[in-house]
Amino acid sequence: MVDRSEDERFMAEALRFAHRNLGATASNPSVGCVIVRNDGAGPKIVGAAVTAPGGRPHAETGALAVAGTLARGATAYVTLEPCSHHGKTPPCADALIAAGVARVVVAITDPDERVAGRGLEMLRAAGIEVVTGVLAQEAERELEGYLMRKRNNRPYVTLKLAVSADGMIGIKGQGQVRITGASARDYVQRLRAETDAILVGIGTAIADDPELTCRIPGLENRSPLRIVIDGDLDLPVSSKLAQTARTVPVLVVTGEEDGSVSFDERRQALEAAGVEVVVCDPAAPGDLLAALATRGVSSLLVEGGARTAQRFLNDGFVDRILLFTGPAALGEEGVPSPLERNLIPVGFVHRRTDTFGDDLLDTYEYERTP
Ligand code: AOF
Ligand code: ZN
Repeated sequence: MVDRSEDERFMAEALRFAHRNLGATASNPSVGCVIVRNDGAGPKIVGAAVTAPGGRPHAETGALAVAGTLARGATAYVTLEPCSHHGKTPPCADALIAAGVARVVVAITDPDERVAGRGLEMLRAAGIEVVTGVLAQEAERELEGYLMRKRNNRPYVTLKLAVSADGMIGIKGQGQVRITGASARDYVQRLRAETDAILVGIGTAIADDPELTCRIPGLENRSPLRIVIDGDLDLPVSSKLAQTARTVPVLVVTGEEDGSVSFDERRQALEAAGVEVVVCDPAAPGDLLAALATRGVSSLLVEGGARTAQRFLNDGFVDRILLFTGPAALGEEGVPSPLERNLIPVGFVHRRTDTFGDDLLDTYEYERTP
């Protein structure tokens, strides 16, 4: 009999593995798998893996490959129920059975309609001991994007705003204004690496000319899909976004084509630069979110500006708010933020405050009533 704390310890390790490829496996979830055997001298990890970038191979395949014959009689810890379907590779449940694993510990079941408990059934039918629900809450959190997409057909939405001490997000008519310091900005780049897509409104795209990529050394290839809400197709072809579209994809969301020559010309110019233009009501975040879910986007980071943030908030599509507050005031010419520390919409619960140099980061989560 294995005690619960040992199971939790190795599931925590599997969750750490899962976290490594968060934001890099769309449309697949990033799953962690750790294989442990105990030959009498205490438990020992003999194989571990995370879902590969792009979603294949799955975590179990990777971990079993490392363990080799040592998997026979071992325990596999997996953050999500092993799959039972024939996708691009055979089911992970079959791979675990074939490897002779004796026990499988799972955090949560897979809501994918092709799996949904069948993976666990296959394992049990093969005589494997199956335990579920170990660190389930932690796994729900780690897989929040995937679960949101499967359950509600939309990505998990995080709104990130950086606000000055006097509640402003920028200065009218000025480009990028420094509100937070270097360590907060580094942290935001890390978040970009962990998210499938990032979104800004055209106002921010023009005023800031941002790149919206992850530039952390070693994580440069982890930039998310970049999305601009741009009803009139005003994104300049000379913008950093359009200019880098061939390296990191850019999606421009625009309204109904108005049939004008200039609209068509702008569209063609953007497309020639490698930007993808999609027609979807820019004032209806719900339609866009459903379209993104269909493309396999499980997590979306909304980075502003004020109007875009307000639209997502008004329509009830924000799941988490990350509010950075910088120490300086911007004054009279500032653009007011839709949120401040003491001005958070009803329904959001404050989770924590972190410090980044002189900046504060407050995290709020929307608490849905079950
Ligand atoms: C696992 N282990 O590491 C992952 C799983 O498109 P496919 O064929 O790769 O299948 C995608 C589905 O596989 C996805 O919706 C989810 O059910 C499962 N992901 N399963 O056993 C893994 N990433
Ligand atoms: Zn699988």
